[in-house]
Amino acid sequence: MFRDSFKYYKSRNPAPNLDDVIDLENPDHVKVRKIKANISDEQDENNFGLKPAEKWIIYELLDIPGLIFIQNPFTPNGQRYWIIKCLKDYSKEPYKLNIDAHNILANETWWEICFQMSERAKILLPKLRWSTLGYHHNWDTKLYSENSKSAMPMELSGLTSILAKTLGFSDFKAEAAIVNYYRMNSTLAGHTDHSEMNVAAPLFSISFGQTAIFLIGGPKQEDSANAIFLRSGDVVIMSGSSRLRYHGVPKILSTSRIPWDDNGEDNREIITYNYDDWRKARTYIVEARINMNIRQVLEPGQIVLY
Ligand SMILES: O=C(O)CCC(=O)C(=O)O
Repeated sequence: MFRDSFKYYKSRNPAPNLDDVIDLENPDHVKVRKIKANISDEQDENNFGLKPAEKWIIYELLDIPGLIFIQNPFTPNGQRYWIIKCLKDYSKEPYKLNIDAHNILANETWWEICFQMSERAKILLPKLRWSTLGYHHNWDTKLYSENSKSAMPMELSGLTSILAKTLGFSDFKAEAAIVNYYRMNSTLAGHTDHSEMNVAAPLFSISFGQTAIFLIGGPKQEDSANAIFLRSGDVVIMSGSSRLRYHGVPKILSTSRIPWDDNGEDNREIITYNYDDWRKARTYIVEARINMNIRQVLEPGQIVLY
C-alpha cells in the first residue's frame, strides 16, 4: 500500500533500508526500455542549459508504463541557471507563493530578504514551500480558473517544449507549473494530479539539488508503490497510464555528488547567469531540493477554461 511505503521511507528512526530504491544510474536490476531522443534543430538555437540530446540517457520503466526518466540532461551551468530562476524569479509576483498568505512580504521579495545576514532571513528562508506559475493551482478547490493565472515564464515553456519534442510529445503546451521547495526534513504527501482538464498530456517534473526518494504507486491508494532516486537535474515524465498514479516524496537525502559544482566551461554554451546570484543560490541548494512540475491544462484546441 502506498501509505505503508511512504511511512517506511519517511521514518528517521529506524532509518529505512534503501536497497530496493530504484537507481536509474545503475539500471541493471530494473526492467527498462531505452528510448532514443528525437533530435530537433530547435535545440541548436537555444539550449536552455541542456546538453545535446544525443547525449541524453532516457528510459521508460516497463513496470510503470508511460513513466519516462531522463538522467540529468543539464550542463552544470544549466543547473545553476535554473536554480537561480526558481529562487530569484519564480519566488515573486506575478507568481503565487505559499507565504503570500502569511502577509510577511511588504514591498520586498523573498529573495531580497533571504540572502542577507539577518534574523528575518533565517526565519523566512525555510518558509517558502511552493510557487505557482501560469494557471495557478488552487490547493483548496483543486481547480484552475481564468481569473487566476499569470503568463508562463518564456524560458520554462521553451525548456519544456524541447523536452517534450525530444520525447515525441510535440503538441505539449506548458500552461501551469508548481515549483516545490524542499528543506532536508520536508516531505510531499501522496496524491494524484488530476486538476488539469487534459490528463492525456504528459506531466514534466524536473529536480535540482539534494536527492529525493520519489514514491510512485498505482491509480489507487491501495496499490503497492515503487521508490526511485531522483538526483539533481533528473527529469521524470508521467505520461500515458502513469499520468494519474499516486506519487509523493517521503524523504530528501543529502547528496555526495554536486553536479552544479562541476566545471562548467564550454565556450559554445549560451546560457548565462549572474555570479553573485549563484553565490547566494548555492548556499540554499546545499541543503534543499527544488522541483519544477509542469503541466498542460487545456485540451488541444481549447482556448480558455469553462
Ligand atoms: O517533488 C517532486 O518530485 C514531486 C512533486 C509533485 O508531485 C507535484 O508537484 O505534484
